[in-house]
Amino acid sequence: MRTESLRKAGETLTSMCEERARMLQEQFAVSVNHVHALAILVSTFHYQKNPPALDQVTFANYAARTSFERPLLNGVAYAQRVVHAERELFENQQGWMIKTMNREPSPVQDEYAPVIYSQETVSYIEALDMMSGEEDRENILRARATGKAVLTRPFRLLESNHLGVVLTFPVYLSGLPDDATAEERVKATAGYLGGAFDVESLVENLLHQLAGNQEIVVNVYDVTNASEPLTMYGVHLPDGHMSLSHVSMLDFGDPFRKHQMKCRYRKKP
Ligand code: WA2
Repeated sequence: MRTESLRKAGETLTSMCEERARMLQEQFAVSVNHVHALAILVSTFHYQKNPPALDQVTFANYAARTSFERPLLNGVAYAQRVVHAERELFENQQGWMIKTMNREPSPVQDEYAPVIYSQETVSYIEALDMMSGEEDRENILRARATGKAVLTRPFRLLESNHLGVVLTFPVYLSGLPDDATAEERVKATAGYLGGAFDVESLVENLLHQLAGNQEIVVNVYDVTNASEPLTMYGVHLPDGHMSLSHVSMLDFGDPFRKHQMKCRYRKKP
């Protein structure tokens, strides 16, 4: 009898965990797809038109009206690549100075990635050099060398200080062939379109909508380095805290990163 009820509890935990992992992965994927479309929008209307047919007001309006397409993102923004030789002209044209993530005027760098377009929900990153933050910088370098969507490790986001990850798509000057080398890609880079997944509050919100939420504890980990899992969501509990647990695989679309969901019962079944 005891083993039978344990077996049932295990089956229930498995199906609840698999359902949550599927839902999270699905909402993640639709959000990524829509950011991809926004990168193409910037490429089309900012770079394939002369003069550009896009400005901050138009971008912010379009981003706000399509935010329902990106349920797990707290906002999207576009950072332009500016090399040092172009900095003065760029700042004069914009009417503001490039700032670091600490909101100080940026010291001299080889190049910068100041945000020129932002959704109102993340307007605090406007004019900030996204290369001045370690996680954002790594994302920018990897996105432009590969031409693919990339994710950061989990870290505390600006302003909210919530745990999340940043998604980055590269935007290239037109005419780059699909089979371009990493070097060609870097040379043709125009900027970076991305956004922040506020995992702490938006995944909480997602899980709360599901039946049985009170019974189980959910954690999401970045397990890219298998021996050092990084908490992406939830309070880390040491192993062996509960008898039953289930691990569901997650695929967030960046082959460089590995993620998994771990579910447990809140009380011993
Ligand atoms: N967006 C929002 N909050 C953040 C953040 C970010 N990055 N980084 C830290 N907190 C414009 O990759 C280009 C967005 C970065 C894109």
